[in-house]
Amino acid sequence: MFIQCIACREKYDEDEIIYSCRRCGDLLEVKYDYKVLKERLRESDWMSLPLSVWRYRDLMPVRDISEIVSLNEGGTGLHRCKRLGKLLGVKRLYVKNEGENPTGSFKDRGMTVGVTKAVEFGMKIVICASTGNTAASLAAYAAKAGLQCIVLIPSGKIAYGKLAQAMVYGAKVVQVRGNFDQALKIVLELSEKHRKVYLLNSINPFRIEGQKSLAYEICDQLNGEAPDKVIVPVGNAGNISAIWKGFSDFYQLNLISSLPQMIGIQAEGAAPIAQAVKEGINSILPVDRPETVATAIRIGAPLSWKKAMRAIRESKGTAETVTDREILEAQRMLARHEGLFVEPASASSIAGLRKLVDLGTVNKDETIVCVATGHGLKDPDIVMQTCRKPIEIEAKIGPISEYLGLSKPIAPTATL
Ligand code: AN7
Repeated sequence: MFIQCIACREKYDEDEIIYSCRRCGDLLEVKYDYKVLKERLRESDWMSLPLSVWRYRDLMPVRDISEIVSLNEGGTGLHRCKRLGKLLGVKRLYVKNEGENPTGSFKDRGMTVGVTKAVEFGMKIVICASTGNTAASLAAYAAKAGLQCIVLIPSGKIAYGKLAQAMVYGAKVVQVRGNFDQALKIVLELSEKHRKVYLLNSINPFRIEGQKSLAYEICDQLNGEAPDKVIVPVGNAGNISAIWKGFSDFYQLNLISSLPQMIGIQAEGAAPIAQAVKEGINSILPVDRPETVATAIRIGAPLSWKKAMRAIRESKGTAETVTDREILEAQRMLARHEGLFVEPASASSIAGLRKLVDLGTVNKDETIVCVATGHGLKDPDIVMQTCRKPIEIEAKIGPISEYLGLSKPIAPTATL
């Protein structure tokens, strides 16, 4: 195992604490010898372990499995969504519900590995910039490991559930007068300057290693097959890159026989990657003032855009934008028809699917997996703003029955 620059291919030792290439400044990734991995898997009992990030420990970059920092992450449901699928015109629709993770988002997959590395490296402080979920997750894992945690959040709206999590887990939270991209720049500088401060944004190549388990799980949940298309909300673009890496690993290891197309979805007001893909250009134009109701993906200059564009290109996938209105409609549809309550950013994958079916990019016979990245309770405010408040009625059965339409016998076809 070693670390390599995605652009100039410069190699670094796995024990180096490094976040970007010293030669050219580009992104880094962890590389393995697949022959070694195959051998490891052959001798391993991994298939008898429960579905979780650590079922795939043979494919994770940690030294000592007995020293991992874990809150039991991964093993999330891959829900067959028949009712929603029918409404959208897709026969086999699945939602990978990452809200089932310990702190309610997919970030936990990355943090269990990232914080394990922090401990391995003897770091005392972990840091990140975050639109909320990264902060909540890092704060929890830091608490579990007994490390100090610092998080920088952007000014303006941040989902309260996430902020509450970061605070109760004991992180030092700073709200920066600026957007996410500015906050990220500061934590990058702080981690370069202070060598005991370990950076755990998705530029950290080890974090992505944990997140690739999302793809492994999908393959195992589909009994050793990859879906046709995987639709992923994109903010900083770490997750779509990680998921593609996971599918690529499984393909190289002969654990699946085909690869899915990766489709990235961005909110219209924060969509530099989708714009570039749609225009067929090879670089992004950052958005200065990103704006969307999906605050988790309100990011104008995605750090991992190159990895994401590579994933989309290699998988012959695509990217699309959705409006705030489409996002909120999708959130409600998923809740009402499938019993899955996800946060707005997560619902963008469903909104994207709806749009792609209309455009003919997705056809009805394909197996589709939408990744729902975070739990709906992270941001209940947004739902309360759009739903009618409950009315108050005196504590008597008569008026309550009257209001509910239950005062007359219910006809067989009546529905509430
Ligand atoms: C629910 O917490 O960037 O494309 O700082 O919370 O890997 O950035 C959150 C991102 C999608 C986008 N869905 O993932 C943060 C942060 C949810 C998220 C994304 C985020 P990336």
